[in-house]
Amino acid sequence: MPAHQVTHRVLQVGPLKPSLSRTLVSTYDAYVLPDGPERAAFLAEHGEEITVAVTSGRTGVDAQLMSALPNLGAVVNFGVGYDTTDVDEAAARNIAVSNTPDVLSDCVADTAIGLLIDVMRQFSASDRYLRAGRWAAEGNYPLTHKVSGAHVGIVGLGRIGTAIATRLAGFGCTISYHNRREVEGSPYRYVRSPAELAAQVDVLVIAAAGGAGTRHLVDRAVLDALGPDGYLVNVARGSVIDEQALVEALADGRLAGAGLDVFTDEPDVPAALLTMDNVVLLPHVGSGTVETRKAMEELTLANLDAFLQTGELVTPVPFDGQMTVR
Ligand code: 8YV
Repeated sequence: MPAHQVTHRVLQVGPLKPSLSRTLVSTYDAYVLPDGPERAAFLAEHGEEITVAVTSGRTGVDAQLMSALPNLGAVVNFGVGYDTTDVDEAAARNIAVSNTPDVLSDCVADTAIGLLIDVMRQFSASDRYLRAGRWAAEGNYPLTHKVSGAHVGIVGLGRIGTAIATRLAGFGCTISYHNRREVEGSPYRYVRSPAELAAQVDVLVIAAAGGAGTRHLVDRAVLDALGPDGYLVNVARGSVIDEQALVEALADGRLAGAGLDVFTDEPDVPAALLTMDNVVLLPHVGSGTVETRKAMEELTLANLDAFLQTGELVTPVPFDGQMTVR
């Protein structure tokens, strides 16, 4: 039966923006998937009714949950990253998946620039220095490093990577990139591997999608290629970087600093990072503005409405068997 003739039932999977969650319940009569011991009983009773799941990159829908929802037709994801949803399993089960691209590219790119400037100029660290009374007691803050004109390497020249590059052009930066495929017509120089790119640049910015295809793309060898004068910025997913290798490189002085918005095991952050002054740590706030989260909510609901009415999604993710760059 075509999806729009089906009797639909929406399921919220994992926590969502409160206003989105309220709308799902009040306007769409959605169920909320319980956690813990009640989950199995809920799925046994309602699993067959569910045709759409609304989730976020934080939670996603894995293969096990898909198998408990035999009539699931779509996973509507709040967020551009959908690495927590098993897209291969979804493709095999003919379940469509949508995300929220474009609307958050500006804010995530702004965050990358903020981290890059902060880690090179040490604004957060010098703010702590001032507040601790050290300016008066010890004198001027030590000199830092110049952002304008730096050579920046971007890993993942998708929508967000491109928005980062556009901003950096305004700082007179030289931009090179590594991507799964060379981007045709790009004004930036393509470099074949993350390690080669790291060896050439002052700052490496990670904007690649998460997931199995990019796990530990930035490993010890890449960090060593970046070297003791190099900086790392990550606004993508913690999984793209070997976090243990990153902590060791920073602790050994084999890397100048890092600006991180994402971590391997959020909200847990390696304790060693908390004591380092050459590291800027953000609690995954890349897209976290009132304006952008509103736009993400609207696009999430537009996908849900489209699926309920036509069986199609507005911004489906490509099923090419591999994660695309963000
Ligand atoms: C959100 C994100 O914080 O879009 C993404 O992939 O990482 C962020 O914009 C996240 O999706 C909210 O769950």
